Amino acid sequence: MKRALITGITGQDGLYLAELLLAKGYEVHGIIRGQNNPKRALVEAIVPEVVLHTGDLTDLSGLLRALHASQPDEVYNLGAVSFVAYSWENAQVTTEVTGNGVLNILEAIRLYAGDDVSKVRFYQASSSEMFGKVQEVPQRESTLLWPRSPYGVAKVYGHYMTINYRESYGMHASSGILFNHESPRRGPEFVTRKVTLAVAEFARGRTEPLAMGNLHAKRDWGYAGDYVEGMWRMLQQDTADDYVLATGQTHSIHELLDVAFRHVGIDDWAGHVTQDPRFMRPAEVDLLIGDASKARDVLGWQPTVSFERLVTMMVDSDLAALDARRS
Ligand code: NDP
Ligand code: GDR
Repeated sequence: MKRALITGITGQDGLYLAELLLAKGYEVHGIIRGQNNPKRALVEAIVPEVVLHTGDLTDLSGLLRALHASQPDEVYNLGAVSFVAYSWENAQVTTEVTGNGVLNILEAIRLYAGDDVSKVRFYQASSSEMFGKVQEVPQRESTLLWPRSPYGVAKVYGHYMTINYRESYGMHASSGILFNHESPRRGPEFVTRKVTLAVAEFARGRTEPLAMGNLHAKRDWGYAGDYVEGMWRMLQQDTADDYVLATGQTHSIHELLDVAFRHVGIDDWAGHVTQDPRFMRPAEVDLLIGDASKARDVLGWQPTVSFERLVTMMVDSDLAALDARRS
């Protein structure tokens, strides 16, 4: 039986990945931070088989203890301060967790594995935010990185540190450059879920307008369930490498609002939405569209859920949850 250790187990991707690995027969371990993390109950409800270890990406000794306790064949580093807008307000903590945290886990693996570093395969959650200012369309593995936020800068550091450990120590360390992926488990601070939660409320009579930021930005949105399958496939290759995962299609925030509101029968949403400077970013990533042909050719990976299906799935889930709370 293979064993996997996941950081970021309480997040959207951590939960989907844990489900996937358990279905494949893995023994799954997760690192959870804090003395009384409110998301522990969520993990225990969705994936009760997962063995949880206390730890934090800023604390190398805790990571080392979790490695010794779990003895993993594969480590997936999904933990991060992941909300881009927050990273401007808290650039140092973002750098510590999202950037330096990658060094901590790589170094913990090296200390744990000793002479045999290739016995632990490593996945780093890199991001399309590393592309930032548009240099090339679509963006691929070789596109110049030009991050536009403290989060993006921290991810670039983690990305190159992962490559460096692969090249310096022969570690089986792969980096997935993932474009935005969403699901009903997406955090409510991210734009898709913010919109689908609000649209469900409008369908049930909400009157207070929804305050939004930049409606012109474009993102390449896929379904999180597809993307965790791609992470796993990367670690099954004989050779570690970097791969873009994306749908190859881009949509604006405006189109996101169109699809979500139309799904509940509201064609003209202008009166329901206001633009609020509080949600504008100091620097924006205007256009993301990914070229995942390397992942398709080498990993046999492809996305299965369209933008429309993704958005309507999320609206339906939020409607069902709202109705369940009210009944
Ligand atoms: P989430 O925000 O849902 O989850 C982030 C996870 O990181 C949570 O489990 C959180 O734990 C954990 N975490 C935060 N701080 C620390 C810390 N100091 N030590 C250990 N763990 C910590 O993110 P997603 O699941 O959406 O994303 C997973 C990873 O993929 C992240 O690294 C993200 O940056 C990256 N990524 C995501 C994309 C997406 O579109 N979803 C695209 C590209 C990359 P807690 O519950 O305790 O806060
Ligand atoms: P992003 O996701 O920054 O791409 O990072 P987010 O959903 O926060 O923003 C996407 C785009 O929507 C615009 N926007 C708004 N965003 C939010 N959150 N709230 C608003 O009200 C709003 N109005 C407009 C933003 O300006 C932006 O252009 C996500 C995270 O999961 C990262 O961790 C990951 O690395 C990248 O995706 C790929």
